[in-house]
Amino acid sequence: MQDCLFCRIARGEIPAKKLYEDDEIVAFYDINPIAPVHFLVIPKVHVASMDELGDEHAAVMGKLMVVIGKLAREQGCTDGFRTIVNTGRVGRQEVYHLHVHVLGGTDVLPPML
Ligand code: DGP
Repeated sequence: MQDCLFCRIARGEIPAKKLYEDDEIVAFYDINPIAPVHFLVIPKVHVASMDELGDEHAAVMGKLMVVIGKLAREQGCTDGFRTIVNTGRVGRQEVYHLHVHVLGGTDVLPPML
């Protein structure tokens, strides 16, 4: 997707503070953090939302879940963290490139976003 914001971040066309990147996955800090640790993890392949996932995405999404745990621990979230995936209108998704929010670094996380 040429114009997708997160595709452009993945390609390095829009600056973002990346904390992880491999051939399939990118993680970067959220521009409007709502917790001391707040980053987003995305597959590089354009998938608009969790609603659009197909069997062909199973491998990358499995890998993405493993990466999340590693990154959260590296960020100091050794006593837990919260993951959120907003999906579609009802889920109040704002950016239509599938992303997992990872929140931590405090005992008083906001209940939702
Ligand atoms: P949502 O689609 O509602 O799950 O949230 C999208 C998140 O993406 C929101 O927390 C803010 C973040 N975001 C939006 N634009 C940018 C951007 O240009 N750079 C970064 N780093 N984050 C962004």
